[in-house]
Amino acid sequence: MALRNILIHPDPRLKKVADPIASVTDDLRRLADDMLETMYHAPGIGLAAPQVAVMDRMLVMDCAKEEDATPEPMVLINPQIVWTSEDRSVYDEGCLSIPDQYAEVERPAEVEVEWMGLDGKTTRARFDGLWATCVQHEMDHLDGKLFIDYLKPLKRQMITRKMQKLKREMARG
Ligand code: K2U
Ligand code: ZN
Repeated sequence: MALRNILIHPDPRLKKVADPIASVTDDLRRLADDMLETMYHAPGIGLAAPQVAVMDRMLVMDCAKEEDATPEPMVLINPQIVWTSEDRSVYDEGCLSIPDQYAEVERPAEVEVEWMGLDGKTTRARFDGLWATCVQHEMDHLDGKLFIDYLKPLKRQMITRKMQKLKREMARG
């Protein structure tokens, strides 16, 4: 198990479309473990492989973040949305690749997703509430899309400039 470095926006790798995964290997299992460890450490409730510079279509999430909730780690490989609700919901989203920036994003309130698990089996499940928001946020990462892409250009530019300043300061150490 190892913590992975989380890429910070702007970074070209966060805008790329990730590649489908052909088979579950030991390396992929190790990546999933590292992504879960990195996510819990952040802390976060989701993380997509491109955020740790791996251009594979895999995401992890655990939205059971209530203090006393038992962890419910999920690993989704090659996820596809197969149904979305008419209803939409708005959530004040953040992103581990865009630290300390939050903005309201509207998305379908419920989604049904089909994916392959680490056991190689195909699964389907319906997500609502925070799980629905999170899985859509993570699946956007697999297509090089960030939550700020849903904002007005001026707001997006403001956040991008703040991240560029943060990265300059981080580079100075
Ligand atoms: O993908 C990521 O960067 C992790 C995201 C996942 C997420 C964003 C918006 C809404 C739901 C999930 C977050 O940074 S995880 C941090 C967090 C924690 C609790 C509630 C919302 C976001
Ligand atoms: Zn994110």
